[in-house]
Amino acid sequence: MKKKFLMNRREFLCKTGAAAAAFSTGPHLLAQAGAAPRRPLDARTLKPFVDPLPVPSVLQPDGVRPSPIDSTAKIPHYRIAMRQAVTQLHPDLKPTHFWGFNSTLPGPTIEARGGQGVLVEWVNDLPASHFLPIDHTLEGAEADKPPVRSVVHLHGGRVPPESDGYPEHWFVPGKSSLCFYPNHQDAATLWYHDHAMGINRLNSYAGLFGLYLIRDAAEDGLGLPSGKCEIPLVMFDRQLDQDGQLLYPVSPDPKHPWVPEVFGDALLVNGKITPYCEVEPHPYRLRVLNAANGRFFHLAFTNQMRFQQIGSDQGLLAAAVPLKLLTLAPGERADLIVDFSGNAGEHIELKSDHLTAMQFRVAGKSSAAVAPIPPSLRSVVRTPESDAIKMRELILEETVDAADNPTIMLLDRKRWMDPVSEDPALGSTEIWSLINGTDDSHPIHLHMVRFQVLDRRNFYVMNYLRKREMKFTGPPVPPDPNEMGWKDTVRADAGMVTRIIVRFDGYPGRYVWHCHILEHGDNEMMRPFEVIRVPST
Ligand SMILES: [Cu+2]
Repeated sequence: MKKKFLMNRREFLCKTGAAAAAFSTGPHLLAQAGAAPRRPLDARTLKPFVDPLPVPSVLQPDGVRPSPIDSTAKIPHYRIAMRQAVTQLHPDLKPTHFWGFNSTLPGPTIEARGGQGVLVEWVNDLPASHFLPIDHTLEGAEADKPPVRSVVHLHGGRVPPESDGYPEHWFVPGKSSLCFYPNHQDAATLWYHDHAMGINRLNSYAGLFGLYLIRDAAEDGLGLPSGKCEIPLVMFDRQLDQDGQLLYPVSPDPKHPWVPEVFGDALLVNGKITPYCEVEPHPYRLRVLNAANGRFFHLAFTNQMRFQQIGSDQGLLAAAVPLKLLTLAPGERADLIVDFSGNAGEHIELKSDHLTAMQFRVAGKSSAAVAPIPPSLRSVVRTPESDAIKMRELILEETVDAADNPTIMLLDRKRWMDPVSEDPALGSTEIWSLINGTDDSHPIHLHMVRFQVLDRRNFYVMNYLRKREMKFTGPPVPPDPNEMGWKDTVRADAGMVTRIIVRFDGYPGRYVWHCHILEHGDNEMMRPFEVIRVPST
């Protein structure tokens, strides 16, 4: 039986940062594989609120091409290159080497319209060697694989399988991949990121991600804050060394450098450490993405001010949900309205637990009139459980070594290479019970589909692990009000059964579902699923 701490292992590491990571895996942690140890920087000593918040540029298409599904139609074509570059994370640091789409951190934002497809050519223009520690014992990252590989997944996109960024469909420097994104889905905050087998955590840590916004007429009609009043916040944490370079921790075993989670004390928003943002005393729309490898954000303002969540992963909620604290797991997005009307002249900080993310500096006067949020945003019809034709019980498990450090994470007690076991019929509805037998919450993401969260329920874990008997120890808990819309990533909390209801609309073919703690996904907490086209009779 696993040891129980007053707080679980991840909470401990997360709250205490890099120093605690050394506690879990030893002093070798701060050395990169095969290199001399590098001294970590305490990023909390950096002066906060020095840089203005940058906003990622919106990418312009480089032309139009015939649509793959209608050759008479011309659709926008984009070309984006992944490159090594340097960036200034903070004025007191040396320039930091990173890998970025079009050499920016985060990458440029792609803006699409609902129902209007786009083509994106993803170009691998990265160097020939990786600068972060590859673990060749992990599936798909063996020593005979090229060290630098990438494939791009549009997270939240209902996309044909050949364009979805299947982890094994990676390509090497000098190659590119053309993807078609139909955008036949509601307006939502999506994002694109690397998904290469066995090294996804490293490529993402290096900086390979960016936003992809789908807009539509229904959303336009709501009159939400737009232009300068709509601000994306791409949030992620990193460990840095004394030279300001990215530090990715390693285990004490040089042959198996993988670590179960990575947390840094440098909290970045749109690529700057603890920036500030000048705003006016009126409402703003903030689109927040948790792009961290493993950190859960618990976001609140220092003055405890209330804000509204209007959208989740897959677009608008039925109505705004008032919040003072927002939990956002890796991969999740939140669309917020923050009204600074009552804060003229104030400086307000946005925090996540003990870390400060950024500061809002509210001007004395407003130069714009911004309309209030409509009481109703869009219709979100709850899917009845009776629609489901199949129930699947899927256990989330991890094994640990003698020191209680996790060694491998599994979904449904299966590895990546085991035969496909989740094979929903195209157009059918299923209920997946995510049975979390571990001490930590895992954000579970299904590609291609959107789903609704039904409930969460505590269960007797040891009984289930030993005998496969499900004994609940409490009543079902409904999802939080801000989880009642359409989702593509859900927190499967520790010691709970999280049930989701999914209609497998879209395309037949091979996709993946996985934990969005990237260290877990790279170490077997990822499985294929296959949507089956059922022949009509
Ligand atoms: Cu996980």
